[in-house]
Amino acid sequence: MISAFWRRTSRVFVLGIFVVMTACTDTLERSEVVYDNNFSTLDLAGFENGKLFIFQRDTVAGFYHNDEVSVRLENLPTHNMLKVTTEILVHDSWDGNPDDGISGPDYWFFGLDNTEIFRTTFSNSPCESLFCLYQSFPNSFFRQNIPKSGAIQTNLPGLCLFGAFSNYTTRYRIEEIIPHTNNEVKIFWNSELRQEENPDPVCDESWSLARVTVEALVVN
Ligand SMILES: [Ca+2]
Ligand SMILES: [Ca+2]
Repeated sequence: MISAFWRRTSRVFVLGIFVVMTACTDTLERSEVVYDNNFSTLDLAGFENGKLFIFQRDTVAGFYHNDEVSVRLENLPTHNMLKVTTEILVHDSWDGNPDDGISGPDYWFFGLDNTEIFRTTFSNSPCESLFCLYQSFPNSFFRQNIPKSGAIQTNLPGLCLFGAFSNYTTRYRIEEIIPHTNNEVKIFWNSELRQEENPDPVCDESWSLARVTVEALVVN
């Protein structure tokens, strides 16, 4: 009698744990790619401050230096999350985290509608045992990661200041999943780069958009 009671009780207990665990697990019910643009078809529909140029035989949007670029997407299917994947090219002499009042931090950030989602820094600069200009990526600001951490390509030449040198453009992929339900969205990207002593800071450091992919998700 007693053992039957405890068997039942323990079954109920195990079932209770299962229900709690299930309730805590988000399930991806649907995902749909609603936008995918690598600029190869010269498509700037919906862009503000969109501009194209060819970098290493690849058409990209740029280059930018402390000026916002954005795209507006409309008629999105029903969703409660957006997955935004951005590939960027970080050109020339980005200095990463150090706040020396002259050359950094070199921030890059993006957001949806009027809300900033992710802010980080990048560094294309030297990293020796006694001197290293750390960057925050792949984390958000502030974290001390070595230059080019998380890069997907590092062997490209610079664009301007280091245009004649290899390994001065670095390609990154930034992925964020963001709660969102409206049937339209504005995605913006921008930077706060600092290079006080250089009369041509745009040549010193800039960035470009190489690819933007947006997926509408239903997660329950
Ligand atoms: Ca610099
Ligand atoms: Ca700088």
